[in-house]
This record gives sequence, structure tokens and C-alpha cells, in this order.
Amino acid sequence: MNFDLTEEQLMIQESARDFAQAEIAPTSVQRDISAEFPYDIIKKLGELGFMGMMVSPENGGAGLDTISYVLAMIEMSKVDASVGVIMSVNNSLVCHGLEKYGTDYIKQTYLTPLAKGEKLGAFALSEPEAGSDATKQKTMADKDGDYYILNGMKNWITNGINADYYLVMATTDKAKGHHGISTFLIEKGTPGFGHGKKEDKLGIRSSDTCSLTFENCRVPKENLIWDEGKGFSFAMNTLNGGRIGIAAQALGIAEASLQASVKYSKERKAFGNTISNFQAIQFKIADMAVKIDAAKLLTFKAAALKDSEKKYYKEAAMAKLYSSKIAVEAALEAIQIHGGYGYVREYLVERYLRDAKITEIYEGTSEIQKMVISRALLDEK
Ligand code: COS
Repeated sequence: MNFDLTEEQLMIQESARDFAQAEIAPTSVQRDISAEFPYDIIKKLGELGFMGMMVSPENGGAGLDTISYVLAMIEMSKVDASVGVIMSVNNSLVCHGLEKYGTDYIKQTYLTPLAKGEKLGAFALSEPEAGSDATKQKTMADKDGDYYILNGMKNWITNGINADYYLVMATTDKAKGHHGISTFLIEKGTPGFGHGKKEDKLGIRSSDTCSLTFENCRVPKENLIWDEGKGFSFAMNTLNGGRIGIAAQALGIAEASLQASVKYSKERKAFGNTISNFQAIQFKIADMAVKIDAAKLLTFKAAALKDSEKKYYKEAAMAKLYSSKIAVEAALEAIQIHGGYGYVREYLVERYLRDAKITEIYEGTSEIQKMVISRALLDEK
């Protein structure tokens, strides 16, 4: 077993860290307050190859492995988890699925600009009545000659306002249940396709989240991804990779919480001593560090399995479940270490808590991850 990163992985980690510090950090506090989308940052991330990291160069991507992607996601999310989720959705929920299941036409027309960061993608599975229970898709797609006509609504869509291309799951054959769901790529501006207002969220405030509506929206049949009836499998397989991305996002937040705690505890004085000299603080820091390392090992394991094309869905669920849990815990402990200062915006750690919470909810709640993990074990022969 080798825990060393390759030269290339170290280089990606360093360039992500440098970019995050130089280009993201200066505006992250302001964007959290104003909830403004980081247009310029995302454009630059695209130019540097961070929006299509795992896509092959022939399809416009950087051709890197999942470990490199995890390293980059940690560095971006350490500084700004909103940027992290925008990047994660484009990379793992949109580009990965299109490369794996798209036709040559789809790859040339849509994947290449997405992988180069010239266009932005969104992934639309959730509905008002189909969140965790994702098999109950009410959005319908009815075949009409060379088109499908979509009607329905999607909820909680990251990049919902700013995306150019949307992967939308819809029912093509109600009688077949989740085997009657299909995936379509829909371009922004298609008649009958609209979006709701930007949600006013607790955290990851500068990423945009909104609902989508489809009213007799005509989609050409070439934009069906994979086959009719394969939409639920597409969503699940894509989410398995997405969960590694969210685990990395959570790790970034947890690491930021630890770093802030170490720094503050060495500066803050109480009872005639810096608080880092008190065992109560030392134990909190030790606990945070152990949990972060354990979460990192789970996440790298899932990424390594994916890179070696082995089964990784259970490990991805474990990585997301644990990383998101310890991100919330680390942010809470960071606030406790900062005392009153932790409760105000100036010291950043209150944002870490607000940003961390969503990692226990999106791309499958913690409860769903436990279902996935336990079913994998119970179904094992
Ligand atoms: N990877 C691949 N396939 C998966 C899977 C995974 N992680 N989880 C479930 N599946 C497959 C099952 O193998 C089954 O396939 P077949 O019917 O072809 O055998 C199918 O999906 C349905 O699974 P199941 O019978 O277990 O259905 P349930 O409704 O009981 O459970 C869950 C499905 C809850 C696991 C699924 O709906 C889910 O993951 N929900 C969360 C969705 C989510 O992450 N939403 C976030 C949206 S993006 S922010």
C-alpha cells in the first residue's frame, strides 16, 4: 500500500491551493454575504482545466485521475465551499456521465465545451416530491416523432440559473417504474424551459440553487443520454462519483476549521496563557485531526477504487457519510474554540458550519448513504 502522491498529483494540489488563495479567498466573505455567483472565478477555473478534470484530453478535459480531482476539491473548498460545489457538479455529475454514456454527437457538441469550462452544467434529479425517494419521478417525457416533450418540475438544482446545459431525469414509461426513467440533455433557452428564483440558503450562498420548470419543452431525440429507461441507473452511477466530490468538499471545510482552530488557539490568551496550552483545547484539536485523517483515507480509497475501475459505490457512500459528519463536527468545535469570536462573521468559522451542513443533505442524505452501505453489505453473497 502506497500513500505517496505522484509528482503530478502534488502539482495539481499545489496549483489548486495557489489558485484558491490568490483568486478565491479575497472575495469569499463578500460573496457569502451578497450571495453573488463567482462568474470570473469559474471562468478562470475552466481555463486552468479544473472544470473537466477527469475528462480525456480528446474530449476537451485535463485527463487526470479521481485522486487529483479530490485534492483539487479539498483545496478549493477549504477556501470557499460554494466554488467547490459548482466545480463538483460540473466535473462529477455532468462531465463524467456524458463521457461514459454520451454518443459521439453529445461528446463533441456538449461535453467538450463543458470540460473546457466554456459552458457550465447542471444535474436535475430532485423534484418537489422526489428527493431521497428519487425513483418517483413525476416529470414526464413523451415521445413525439423526433422529439420528446417534457412537462414537470425539478427542485434544488445547483448551477440552476447559471448553467448552459442541464441533465434532466424524466419518466418515459410510467408502467416500468424506475426502469422507465430516462435522461435528457437540455440547453438553456429551449422554449418551455424556465427556472425559479435563486434560493436564499443557509450556506454555500454564492452557488446558485433554484427550481426548473418544463412546459411542453421539446427536446430532440439525439439529446437522450444512454438508452430509454436507463435514466435512473445513469443518475445513480453518476451520483456515486459525485459523492466522492462532496466528501472532498466536506474535507476541505473540515481542514479549514482545523487550521483556523490551530491558528487562533496559538494567539488567544486566557488565564495568563495561550489557550493552545490547555488540554481542553489540545484534545479538541487532536480529535479533529484524527477524524479528518480517517475521512481522508475513506475518500482516497473510494477515489482509488474508481480510478482502478473497481466497484466503489459503497466506499463512496462511506466517504460522503463520514466526511460530511466530521465537517459539521469540526466546524462546531472550531466555533467553540473561538468562543464569542467564532459566532461572528469576521472569523470565518461560522461560515464553515453553515457550509458544512449541506454536505450531509445533498447528493444523498446521510440516511440514504446508510441505506446504500447497509444494502451493499446485506446483499453480499
Ligand atoms: N449505485 C448504482 N445503482 C444503485 C445505487 C447506487 N448507489 N443505489 C441504488 N441503485 C440501483 C439499485 O441497484 C436498483 O437497481 P435495479 O432495480 O436495476 O436492480 C435501483 O437503483 C433501485 O434501487 P432500490 O430498489 O434500492 O430502490 P429504493 O427506492 O429502495 O432506493 C435509493 C433507491 C434510495 C437508494 C435512491 O433513490 C437514492 O439513492 N436516493 C437518493 C437520491 C439522491 O442522492 N438525491 C440527490 C439528488 S442530487 S443533489
